[in-house]
Amino acid sequence: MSEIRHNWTKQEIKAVYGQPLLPLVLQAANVHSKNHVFGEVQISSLLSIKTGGCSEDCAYCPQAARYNTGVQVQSLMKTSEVVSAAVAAKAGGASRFCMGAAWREVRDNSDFDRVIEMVKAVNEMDMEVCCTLGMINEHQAARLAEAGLYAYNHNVDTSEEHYSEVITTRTYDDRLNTLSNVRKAGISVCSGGIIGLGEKEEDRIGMLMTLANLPQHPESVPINTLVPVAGTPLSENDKVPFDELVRMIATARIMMPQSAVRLSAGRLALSVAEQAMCFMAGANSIFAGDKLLTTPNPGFSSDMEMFKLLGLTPKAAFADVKEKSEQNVMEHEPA
Ligand code: SAM
Ligand code: DTB
Ligand code: SF4
Repeated sequence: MSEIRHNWTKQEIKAVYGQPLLPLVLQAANVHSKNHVFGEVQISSLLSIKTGGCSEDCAYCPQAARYNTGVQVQSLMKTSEVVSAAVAAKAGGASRFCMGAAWREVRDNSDFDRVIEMVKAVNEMDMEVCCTLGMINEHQAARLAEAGLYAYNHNVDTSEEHYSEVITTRTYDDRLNTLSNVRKAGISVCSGGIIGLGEKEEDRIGMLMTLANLPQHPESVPINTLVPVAGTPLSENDKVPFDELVRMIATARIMMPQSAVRLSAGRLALSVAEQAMCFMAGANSIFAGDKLLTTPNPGFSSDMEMFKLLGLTPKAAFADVKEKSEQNVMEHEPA
């Protein structure tokens, strides 16, 4: 096991991040193999349960109502449709099912009641249920927890300094507040960000510092690469050089040794060899299925071919919970 730290400085992170690439990957691979089963990859499936028409101005997002992106607005899906999608995701090997809504925040209305119903239904299928619904307050987080929600995704997206260049309709503190509400409710925290938003290296380092210096590391850290969508203000951004993605993953792995680091949006632009380097650098989770929320992603079958080629195996649902309870039994057994 590696030391868990919450006091990283920018200088320390820069020293890790700025190493020559292969020594950095080797260091991350060593941390990875000490803290995880090397080659085991958690598979999450994503479903957009409410699409488009969002009031926010997130400059990367195809679902913001103010940008002309051609995304079809779709109101909240029926619970039965969501359950069918979860059944298909499970059959494809996913252990976590994540439901996303293009909302600024959760409101206490019949739509939220329906999401609670969805959470209960998917939870009964022996899958880890995850939601990403925008900002939530303490009471809403408690209701989700009671319904059986396993994880909540809410990204910090970038550094505190770069944030206002990307989003003006809510603050960095709003984001941190939601994360704290999720944590207080006892729900597993999933939080990461995006590279390719026009940020500098210092902002990438700043984002990792925010995440690792939270009172508790997020259990999952998605590292998204911008999927440029025509109509959004960032659609013409420069492509992120591949080594920057590897550096992000490796540095996240070293700073948050026990977290799942998710190689998230942007995989369609990567070769299998490039993804292999990301897995070497400590990525141990992916979104699988041919669609993310609104943009394409590699399909289950091409991912399974990649798993076979690289010797990766899908991680079972609730493996971390089972591992923790086994540790507890061992710690409490009489010597
Ligand atoms: N509306 C909710 C929110 O903003 O928290 C939940 C859904 S939102 C689409 C979830 C995350 O998807 C964002 O925080 C962002 O990190 C990521 N995302 C959105 N559009 C993206 C894009 N074009 N490329 C990469 N990641 C993207
Ligand atoms: C996360 O970090 N990435 C996912 C998930 N959390 C919700 C979303 C990626 C969205 C990519 C753009 C789209 O498909 O709309
Ligand atoms: Fe809305 Fe979320 Fe997209 Fe921002 S990222 S515009 S809040 S759906």
